[in-house]
Amino acid sequence: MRQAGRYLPEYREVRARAGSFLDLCYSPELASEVTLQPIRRFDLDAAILFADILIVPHALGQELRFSEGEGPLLEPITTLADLDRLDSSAVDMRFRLIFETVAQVRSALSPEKALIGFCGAPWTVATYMVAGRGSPDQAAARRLAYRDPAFMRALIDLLCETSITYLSGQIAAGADVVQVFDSWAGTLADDQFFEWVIAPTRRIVQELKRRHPQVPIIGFPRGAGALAGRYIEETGVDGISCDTAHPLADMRDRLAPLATVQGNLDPLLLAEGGPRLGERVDEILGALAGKPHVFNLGHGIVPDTPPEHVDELVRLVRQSRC
Ligand code: 1CP
Repeated sequence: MRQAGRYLPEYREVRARAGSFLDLCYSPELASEVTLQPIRRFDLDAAILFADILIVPHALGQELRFSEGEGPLLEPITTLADLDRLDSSAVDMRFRLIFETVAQVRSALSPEKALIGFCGAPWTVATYMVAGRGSPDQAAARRLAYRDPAFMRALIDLLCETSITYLSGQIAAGADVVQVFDSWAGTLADDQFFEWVIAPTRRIVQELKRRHPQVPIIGFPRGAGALAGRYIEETGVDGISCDTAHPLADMRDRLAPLATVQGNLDPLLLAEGGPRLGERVDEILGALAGKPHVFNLGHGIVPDTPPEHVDELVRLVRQSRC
């Protein structure tokens, strides 16, 4: 999950120095610095590359800016003609900057710490490309998938191919494991989930496994709920990140026999802290004791989280008797 960001004063300092958010992502020196910040401050086992899922559409030529308080804004792409007009001549050059960040982080990180590379899953990235921004229900992309499935197939195909190149390059540059973030998988009807979440993810996993059989792949189909088991079985991911709403008993009984489970502490409980935090850590670790489990949050750290709470969380996990 996201572990760098605005809740850390040292991130805000580098972010201000970088100018725009995209400048930060494309500066290997500054991006590796913010990737390493949480590792220096907390006793974590893994770093996650600092970049964004929207680097892929930007590298493909879609206009993108991150506006303060509004999140990402893109020039919407809704037709095959829009797709054809994309000028993707800078894609290799832009990806190379991200790969350079991976290489710099890997060489600065001690060998026992893992480096996680990532990309957005095709469906989730497509929701931003179509709507031009984030939305609570992803209605624009869901409607377009019904109205013009040929367009959606072309867009998803392009994202599959580009994501394979992108993740493969991150692995070649030193990523030990990669994660595919499908943050907006949870609003799809089940037939659409199979078509736009499972099938494209399977394609990415199969090709990465062919090229890099030793590198574990984690999927994060946020909101998959009852379809999480099918997601693991049909995509072939090695690990599944579970969102906060996913029941612990289901992670233990149904998912852990299929894959390593990650999750799923509520980021809002981490922001609040207090005695409930320690109780919940024990509940999660107790439920998943003896199972293949990576302790994690159910989603990214929220900006008003006091850094001391993250320190306390790591201490609680390390000390737990479960
Ligand atoms: O400087 C800032 O304030 C920008 C905030 C920010 C950060 C810190 C954005 C904008 N992206 C990121 C980095 C980021 N994004 C990482 C790097 C790792 C780390 O921070 O430790 C990762 C893994 C992501 C992934 C990402 N970006 C996802 C998938 C995971 C998730 O949280 O669901 C998504 C959906 C995005 C889109 C995005 N980028 C940024 C924002 C604010 C958003 C969400 C927009 C929305 O609300 O729809």
